[in-house]
Amino acid sequence: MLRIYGSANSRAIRVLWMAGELGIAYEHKDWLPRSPETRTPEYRALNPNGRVPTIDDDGFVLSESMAINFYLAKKHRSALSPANPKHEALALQWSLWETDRLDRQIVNYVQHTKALPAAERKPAIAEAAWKEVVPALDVLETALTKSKWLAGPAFSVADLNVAAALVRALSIDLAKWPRVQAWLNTCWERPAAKKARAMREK
Ligand SMILES: N[C@@H](CCC(=O)N[C@@H](CS)C(=O)NCC(=O)O)C(=O)O
Repeated sequence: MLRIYGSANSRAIRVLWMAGELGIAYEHKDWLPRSPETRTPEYRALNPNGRVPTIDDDGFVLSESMAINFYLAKKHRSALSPANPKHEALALQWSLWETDRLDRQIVNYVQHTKALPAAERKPAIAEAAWKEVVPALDVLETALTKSKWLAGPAFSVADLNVAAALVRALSIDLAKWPRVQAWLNTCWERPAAKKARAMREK
């Protein structure tokens, strides 16, 4: 059986959302980042980075949330895995782009403006992060002006990966990026997304 390591309060939310889309059964190791469970030699053997998420799919061990979602969607022959090689490449492009341009930046921005206790927030980190978030959201806005979805004619692993990574953006004002706002809301309105988000908020 598939085992998913990582709390919904981590990047594992992306994988939990995907598992929900696919309707597959899984065992959930609901472990927070840096929790003692992730510091054991047993877990390090699965993921030498000591990070979450990781999956163990009947002995096939994989880390990196974006890669996990590509694997699961393809393995389960989901429509979320683009059959057209060009759309598949676009899905990879957007997933890699997000990891490079927005992943840590959006986390840093939200952590240091609202998520962390006020005494721990560092305005300089928030400011530096925002300087990178703005041009990245501009790029996404332009792409979503040309196409409703990121990789082909329908919602796919590309939209899931990028929208899931932007979970932190749900709490910030996106009025300057109306297409991003609308697309993000549509993605997060999906039943599997709502379920994954509820796991985060429980
Ligand atoms: N690129 C990785 C990032 C994984 C990652 O950074 N996970 C964080 C939680 S969201 C973590 O486990 N951090 C623990 C640590 O830094 O030791 C992915 O997308 O899976």
